[in-house]
Amino acid sequence: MFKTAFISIIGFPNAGKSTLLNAILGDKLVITNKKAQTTRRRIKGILNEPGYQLVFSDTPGIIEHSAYLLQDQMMKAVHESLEDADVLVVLIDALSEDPWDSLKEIAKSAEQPVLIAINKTDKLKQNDVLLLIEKVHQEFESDKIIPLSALKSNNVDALVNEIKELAPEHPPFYDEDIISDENVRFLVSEMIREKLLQQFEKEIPYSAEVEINEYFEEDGIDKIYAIIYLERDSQKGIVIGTKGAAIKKLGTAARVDIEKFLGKKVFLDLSIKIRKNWRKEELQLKRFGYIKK
Ligand SMILES: Nc1nc2c(ncn2[C@@H]2O[C@H](COP(=O)(O)OP(=O)(O)OP(=O)(O)O)[C@@H](O)[C@H]2O)c(=O)[nH]1
Ligand SMILES: [Mg+2]
Repeated sequence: MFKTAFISIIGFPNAGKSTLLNAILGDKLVITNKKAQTTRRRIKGILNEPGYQLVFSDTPGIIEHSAYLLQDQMMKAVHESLEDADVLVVLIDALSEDPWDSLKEIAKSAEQPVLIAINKTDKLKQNDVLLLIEKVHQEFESDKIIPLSALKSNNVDALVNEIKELAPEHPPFYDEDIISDENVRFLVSEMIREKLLQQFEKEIPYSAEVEINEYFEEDGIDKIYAIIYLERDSQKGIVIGTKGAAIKKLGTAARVDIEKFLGKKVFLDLSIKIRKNWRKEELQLKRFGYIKK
């Protein structure tokens, strides 16, 4: 019998949730970065294997006190992901000292089976991994603990195998040849946002949103016109750079990734618009799709 499961990957910002989803899929679907709060929405990635369809949700990192409306919406996405999952993967960052209280609360109150994955074990000595497993075992009162490294793809298959054991019998929900039900425009906009996260420091990555304005599929080339929204006029000059050098670099880096993803030549045009305080305004968040209309 065919088995299908919805699995939500939950954890604090920067734990490696998006890296884990990419490792599970064996393909780069979602963006990752060393800065916290990279992921802003729930994004589904689908693993199709003979007899199985596992539908994973990458989620924004849990923050305890949200400071503006965008963060409220991000946490709403986390809660929705908790509600409709068949299996929860709580991802712990082995390198972080943050207390696990809110993760423990989620694990203990969950109605579905919970697997606890300890990530970034590539940075620990074997003995420290064993000590950490014991600590997690005590604190979470759980035996379902899988140490792994998402970055090195170590032991990720053990996690997937545990999920397969828990998957209910059900025919597939999605076509068995797709890796995601997200639209190409959104995935492309995320690739541009990833380059903003890589290239700029401080508030710019947090102030930036990317939207695909126009997308023309032509023979042998996709022509993409994207808009980068920023919050302040002063940020515009930084993103453009001296004689346009910074935005040119950004565009080239993004284009290379997009071409790899689409397997096609791409023309990419980037322009900048200012939307003051967009992270705090309901109307803007609706426009960007963070609040359902
Ligand atoms: N050493 C090591 N680093 C890792 C591992 N997994 C992820 N990272 C790094 O941790 C950082 C955060 O990874 P992400 O996948 O973006 O983390 P996230 O949990 O999705 O973060 P948010 O979307 O901000 O909540 C990146 O710099 C990754 O390269 C791992 O197994 N080992
Ligand atoms: Mg992420």
